[in-house]
Amino acid sequence: MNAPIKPEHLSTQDIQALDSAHFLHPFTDHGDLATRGARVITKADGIYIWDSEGHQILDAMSGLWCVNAGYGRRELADAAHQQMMTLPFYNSFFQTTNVPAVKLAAKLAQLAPEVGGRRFQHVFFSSSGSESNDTNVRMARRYWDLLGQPQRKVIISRHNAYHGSTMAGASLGGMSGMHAQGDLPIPNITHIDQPYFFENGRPGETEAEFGIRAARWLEEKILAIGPDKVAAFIAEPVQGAGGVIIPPATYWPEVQRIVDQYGILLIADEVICAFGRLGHWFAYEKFGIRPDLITFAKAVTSGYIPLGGVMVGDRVAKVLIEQGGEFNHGYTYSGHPVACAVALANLELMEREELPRKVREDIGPYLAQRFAELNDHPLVGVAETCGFVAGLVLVKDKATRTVFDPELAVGMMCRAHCFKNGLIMRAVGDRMIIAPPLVMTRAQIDEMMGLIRRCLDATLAELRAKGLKD
Ligand code: PXG
Repeated sequence: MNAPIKPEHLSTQDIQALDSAHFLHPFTDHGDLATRGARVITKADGIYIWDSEGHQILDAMSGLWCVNAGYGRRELADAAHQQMMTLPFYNSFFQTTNVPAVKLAAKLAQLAPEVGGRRFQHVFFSSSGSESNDTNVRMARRYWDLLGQPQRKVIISRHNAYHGSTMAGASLGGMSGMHAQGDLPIPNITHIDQPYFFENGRPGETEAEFGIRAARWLEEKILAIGPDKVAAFIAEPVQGAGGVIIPPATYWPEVQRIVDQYGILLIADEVICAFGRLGHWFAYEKFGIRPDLITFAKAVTSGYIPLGGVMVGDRVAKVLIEQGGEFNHGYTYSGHPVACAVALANLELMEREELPRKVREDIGPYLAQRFAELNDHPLVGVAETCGFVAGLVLVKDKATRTVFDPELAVGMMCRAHCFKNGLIMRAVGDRMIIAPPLVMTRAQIDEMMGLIRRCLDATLAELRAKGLKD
């Protein structure tokens, strides 16, 4: 018999039972979930979340890289309420539009600065990062078709990239575990290695030298495929889900030189990096690159409601608009009025509170300083930040940069200590990563750093007790 579904009367155990009986979660081992029972999150405010047992947890991951404006922002709820009462939905197919979608497109165009003579005057809306990257694949290939080069189909991406979970998104992503399920990648998508200095730098090689070498993997791949067959290169400015992989400063300028030389479209997947996360509205500003298409989602609404899209640069927009006729692509919720109204309220709030500037000039540098202190911890190989993302790698031997046997799952061990101590910090293999809300104060950064150190100490103690670390 099914349990009664009255949330106010459900105990944690009731919710867990209903959850495992009916709810298939993303990226979850359901056998394991049924045994342990899911953690039930019931409310949130500022930088904290609470579970159904009343535990307060500092959310150093902003939900899932998205709650940049923090939890409990009334302005966003009010915008949704007001828009739902005015026009909850109408589509943007068939020569119709709606006011919030128009205003948001114009606002995003205004926030995306011109770079190297390239402007972003057009936006294509979706409801997620995955859908937006599907749009990118269709749009990039359509662009080359219209230019009479239909053989330019190949899209180059990187191993360990994350670009979503749809067929195209997961194919663009470089996660072997995802490719193994569902016969992926789809045709004409290929990968090069990531610019991860700690793992791939050679003895004696500087980080700057490595950055150039890593960028040239792109050139080698283009030449191996044939430049006239390559449509685009897609990459996250800083890889997020792959473990906060921050490229050397030499990497992006060399990538830009290469895509320019071969005339290939550059797609910057800024689903994590945009909207203040790296101290700018868009991350291409920080790295001085000139993308043709920019994927966005997540923090455009601070995660309060699903919305994503693609900023379409002039180079592609001009061809699509002037030569393209109908582009046979779109989603029911492209330009959803409620999602767009929430995004507008969110961007206004971020502007008013100057969150990108705060990250760039105040809390970002402070986090960098505090996070770098972890480099003295016996478990930490290297600890680095970029804007308001940070990552560290747990190592067996600091001096020789020896990592742990992956079978030991030391990252998961550390994550368990984080949960126990009221901190959300993600483990990607043995990389521990954070992306806190941008409304964090310096005092809250101190509080978070105290928790992180406590969890590293607890992990170290556990490893020593088990004889796994000196
Ligand atoms: N591109 C990037 C760069 C992302 O980080 C997507 C696309 C896909 O977005 P949607 O909205 O379709 O999920 C993402 C999403 C993790 C994790 O484990 C990261 C994401 C999603 C789920 C888990 O860090 N990023």
